[in-house]
Amino acid sequence: IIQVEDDRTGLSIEALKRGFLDNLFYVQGKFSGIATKNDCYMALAYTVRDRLFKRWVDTAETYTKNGSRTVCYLSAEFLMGPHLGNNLINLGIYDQVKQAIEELGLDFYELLEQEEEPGLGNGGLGRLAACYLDSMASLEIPSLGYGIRYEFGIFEQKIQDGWQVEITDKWLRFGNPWDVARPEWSVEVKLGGHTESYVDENDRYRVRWIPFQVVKGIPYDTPILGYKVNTANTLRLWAAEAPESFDFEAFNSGDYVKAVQAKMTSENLSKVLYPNDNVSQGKKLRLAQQIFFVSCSLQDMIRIMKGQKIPLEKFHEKFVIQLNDTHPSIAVAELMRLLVDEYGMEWEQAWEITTKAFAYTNHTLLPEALEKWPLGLFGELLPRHLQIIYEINGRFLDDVRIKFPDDFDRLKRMSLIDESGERYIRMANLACVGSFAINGVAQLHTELLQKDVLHDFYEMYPEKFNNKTNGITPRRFMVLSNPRLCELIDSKIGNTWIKNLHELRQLEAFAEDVEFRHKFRQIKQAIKQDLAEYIKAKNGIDVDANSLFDIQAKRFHEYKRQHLNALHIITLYNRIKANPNIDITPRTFLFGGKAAPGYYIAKLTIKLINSIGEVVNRDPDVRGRLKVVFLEDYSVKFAQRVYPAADLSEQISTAGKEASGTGNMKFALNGALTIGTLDGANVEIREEVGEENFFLFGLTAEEVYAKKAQGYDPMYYYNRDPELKLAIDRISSGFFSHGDANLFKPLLDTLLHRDEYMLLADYRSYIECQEQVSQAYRDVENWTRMAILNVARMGKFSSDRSISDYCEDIWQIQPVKIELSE
Ligand code: 26Q
Repeated sequence: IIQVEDDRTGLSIEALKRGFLDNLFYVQGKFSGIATKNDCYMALAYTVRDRLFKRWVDTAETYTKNGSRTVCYLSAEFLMGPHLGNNLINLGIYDQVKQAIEELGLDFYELLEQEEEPGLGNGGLGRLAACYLDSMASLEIPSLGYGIRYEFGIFEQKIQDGWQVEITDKWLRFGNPWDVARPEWSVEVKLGGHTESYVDENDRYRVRWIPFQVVKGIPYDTPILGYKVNTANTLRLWAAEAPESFDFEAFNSGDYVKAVQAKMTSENLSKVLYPNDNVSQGKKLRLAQQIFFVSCSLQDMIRIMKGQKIPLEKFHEKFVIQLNDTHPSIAVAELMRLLVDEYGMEWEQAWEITTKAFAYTNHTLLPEALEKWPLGLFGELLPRHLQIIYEINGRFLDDVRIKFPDDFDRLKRMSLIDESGERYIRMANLACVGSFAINGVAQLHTELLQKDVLHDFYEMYPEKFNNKTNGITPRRFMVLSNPRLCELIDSKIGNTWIKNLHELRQLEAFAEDVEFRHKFRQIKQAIKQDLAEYIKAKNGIDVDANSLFDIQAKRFHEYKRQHLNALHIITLYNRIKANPNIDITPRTFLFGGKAAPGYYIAKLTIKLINSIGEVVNRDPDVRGRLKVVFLEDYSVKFAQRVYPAADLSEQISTAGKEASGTGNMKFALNGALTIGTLDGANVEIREEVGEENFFLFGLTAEEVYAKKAQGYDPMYYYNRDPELKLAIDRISSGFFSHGDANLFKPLLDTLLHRDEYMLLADYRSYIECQEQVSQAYRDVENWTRMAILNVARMGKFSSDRSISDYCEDIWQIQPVKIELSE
């Protein structure tokens, strides 16, 4: 018999080509002659999607039949990045598809470039959620990601006259080939209104919530395929709509406009991602978004249990729910409400189930990022949840009193309600009380949580606390983004390191191999050359691919200290101006990242960097030895280009401020050396790669606290360090701002008079460390040796390791193998 491969599933070049042409015809309705690049991208996306569906359906069927225990990862953000390339890698058909597309006379990379990435997150926290989905699928862990299908994701950044300008991210403009709407599983979420008490038929006191508004949540499912396994899990994102029934009255009374307005209010809930990173804004719409996706998700879990005929009493056996920061922590109150009010369960049993179902990950030590909601606002939107929180709080404070008698200050600090001034609900406290596990995202971060931010909770529940150092997926951030380096690695140690990153250790031996070093260098060089060409085309700036590529790519925030980096650039520039013949190591300074639209100092820092670039890049005295480039609109897609091109990774946050960082891991895995403080996961990266392969500077977290306690005065450093003074005076003189001495004043004022993040205290140490970097870079062979050792020793930072640890220590969940049915 002749086996003919199906156009929907076949993996031969011929079947792929047929599938592509078929989708171009039937999905896009075009013939090749008039098909746009986007039509071709869509056809290709559908061709790949077709090949995922068998695995997706079989995975769902297996989980349903087995009633498998499932992790639900609740996150307000999933920063997925483009799906196409990643799915090709995980399906193992990248090369075949590339060939098929090329045989059709199309440019494969151009089609990959077409994809509008779903930018449904701000930065680290959202990207971590995406890496974890990849690892959970790759480790065959039954899991569901739950979040919001924002119509507008993180804004697109344009730079105009050196300033950031925000443009709406219309990522759904051309449709999304990766998700499937499931209107049949829609749910309703109540908002506002009031509560009433009543006595039920069994003489039990019950509460009924009469909402002001009801919103419908529609799930959109995206398959999340694991790497070279059959597992395809689901990312389920909720979109808000008005329920048809709710506006009947307005429609019938003839007030059509009012009815349509009500519809618009409902749809607002999933309209836009809040663009703040590491700051909480107490906005009602944000709280509405949180309850919206949390309630949809919990109701969905209950629906799944019903479908599998599992009694609700076993909720915590069927599901474990990981809270990605406090953003979904209203889930603690919502699950209580569902169990008690809607399903008539006794409070004690419901609480038992709830506290066995939730685990909470904290991602921040910054006080301004801890979520708290003004009590009035909270009660207006969630009157029933407010009552439930009072009840939880009353019982909880009784427990505290028993464990710590007569400690009134402790009660005030631990209460779920802050009553020190205007009253607030403290979401971190709710998450701690309602969860059986609490984790930080790097060793140092977890220690600081226990010592400081969550100290009272640590004393109350020491057994709940644990560390889970973050990780990154080597599939997207190596296999997909750095094929040249992967090819070299594979040629020496095979390709099983992709599933077991510890195997990269075998590369240690090759650090001493001259020929390997040479190839390693050639690859880095070629990638830098590519980026240089991109920069030339985009920014019109010539950068020298032989110069040291010194890159800081992350959200703009004062604690991340991009302005410390800027002070270093100015210092080098000043040295050149003082002595144009000075011998310096040529460097290209690259910056990428967005500032929250309302964060003025962060936006001013972007302007400062661009202003420095304008002067430095064209000053003939510099002779091209320094270049400063701002990379517009940093995104996951762009990040994949940037990490492989770096020589030096800037991880220079004030010690004790960056919970973990994950960009630090992506750079090092791609063979960049790190200049960094002892902050977040830098500490562990340095431990792994060896102190001799890491450029360390700056105060430790302890020293930062001690200095603050002593009464830190930035002027002390300004007055004593002439180079620092010169650098700052350059800015304040208007030298970088066409003579305008006021432009950067707000930035300089914070530095000279408060310097919350201690740039001035760390300046000298940073400059000296950068000098060591410059010297080290001149020793080409040794630099390469160090870079190879960094790659070889990054095994710990695979998100596979993180997820295995979550499975073992928190989730108590095992892999489920998926066999493909005939
Ligand atoms: C909260 C309330 C209202 C509006 C917005 C927010 C909000 C949104 C995003 C608060 C915080 C965030 C994002 C935080 C974040 O990305 N934190 C980072 O998490 C990474 C993953 O654990 C760590 O590596 C980083 O150190 C940490 O900064």
